[in-house]
Amino acid sequence: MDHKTEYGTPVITEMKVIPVAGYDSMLMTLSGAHAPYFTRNLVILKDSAGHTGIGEIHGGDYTCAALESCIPLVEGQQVGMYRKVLDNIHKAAKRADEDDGEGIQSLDISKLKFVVKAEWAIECAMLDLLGQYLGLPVCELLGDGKQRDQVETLGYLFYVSDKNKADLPYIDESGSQDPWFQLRRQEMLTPERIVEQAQVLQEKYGFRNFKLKGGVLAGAEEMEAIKALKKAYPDGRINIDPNGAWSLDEAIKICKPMEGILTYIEDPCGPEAGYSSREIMAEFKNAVNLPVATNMIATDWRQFYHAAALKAVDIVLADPHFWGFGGSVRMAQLLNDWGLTWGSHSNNHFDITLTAFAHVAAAAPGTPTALDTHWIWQDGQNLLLDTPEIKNGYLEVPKKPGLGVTINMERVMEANALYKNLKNHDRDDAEAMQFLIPGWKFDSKKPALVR
Ligand code: GKR
Ligand code: MG
Repeated sequence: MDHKTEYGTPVITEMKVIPVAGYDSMLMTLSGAHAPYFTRNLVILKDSAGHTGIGEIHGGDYTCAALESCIPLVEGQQVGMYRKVLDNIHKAAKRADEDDGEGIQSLDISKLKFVVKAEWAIECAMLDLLGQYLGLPVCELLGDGKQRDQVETLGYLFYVSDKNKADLPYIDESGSQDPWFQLRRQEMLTPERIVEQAQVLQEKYGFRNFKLKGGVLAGAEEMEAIKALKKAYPDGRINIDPNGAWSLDEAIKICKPMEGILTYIEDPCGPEAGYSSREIMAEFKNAVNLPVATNMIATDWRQFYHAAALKAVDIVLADPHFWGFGGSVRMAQLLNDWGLTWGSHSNNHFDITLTAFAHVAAAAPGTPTALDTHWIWQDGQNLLLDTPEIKNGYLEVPKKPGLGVTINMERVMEANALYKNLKNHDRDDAEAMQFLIPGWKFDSKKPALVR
């Protein structure tokens, strides 16, 4: 008996992997300056019921090749068997020789590709198909089903360098009618300009929460921007994420006075003096009375076991691209039962990921922290005909079956053409940085502009 007759759900007739690229600003982080382009990989599935399922994940040749290698395990399989398909992929997967298991506890972005799991884009596309078959939105298929109709989202603030200092093809939006689109490509390196960034974002998307990407200027200087934000938004929830750039001593020194100002602190410190980031963060938590969030010290269940055992973290930003949709919601359930908090980390992404985040966060029980999203930096580069909107600081959760959105293949093929023209498909934050500081090299303990 073939599976189609036995189980009766549609069969996947085609899996396509389409790498794509989009435009970015010269955003600053500990790992350097974002390049003019970012890359992603899309999965597009067709099934025997005539539906199309879509998924998006991080870019780069490694993830693209991993997805392509999964095609024989996906095509011909039933949509309803998505768990078995993922299980088969896991069982067939081998750890890459270059993967030393370090993860991203030191923000080495060359290791991000080992933390991101390509198959979660397949999970996304299969859930999209299953939801369409059942006539239910994806969030109803996860955990205990939909918990909310809209998802609180934060305004992800970045220091931005002057793109004219780099001989690289950054996009220019000075002619845009949209005040945010105009602003997002300009230099913003002072507390005043960070507050202006927040104000323009607040006007466009209605955010009540903000996170500043730190690890760029000296820690004490970045705290001045946080104080300025708190002054401008006394009721706002303000956070900072230096990606582990500060030593334990410095982190305690600059964070202690911020009790009552910061809502949480994300990855303030990393591994040092032979201690892992989990041990160092636990010591930080003993010294400073602030909730601590992470997307660096707990990126899989084994790391999470140690982080939880050490009480090193209060808020796990369990990105579905690291943990899977099922895994991310499982984490949300566990954290809620333990009195801890769930949220999601993000990297640059298109609106397919935005939609996926909306469904996962809609299924997270309890009171998740406002969701991270880089989408505001990409808004306008839509790959969907019906991109979910962020209004009054909330991201809408599509109500239609599956992901509830429709892919715009014309835009996808344009983004694929852009990708094909790039000389490099992997993220490299050092190249642009070297225009600002000649010979610049990544150092996980030194803010990018402190050399
Ligand atoms: O986009 O440069 C960036 C971020 O710094 C990203 O790489 C981080 O992974 O935002 C992320 C984080 O929360 O650590
Ligand atoms: Mg982070």
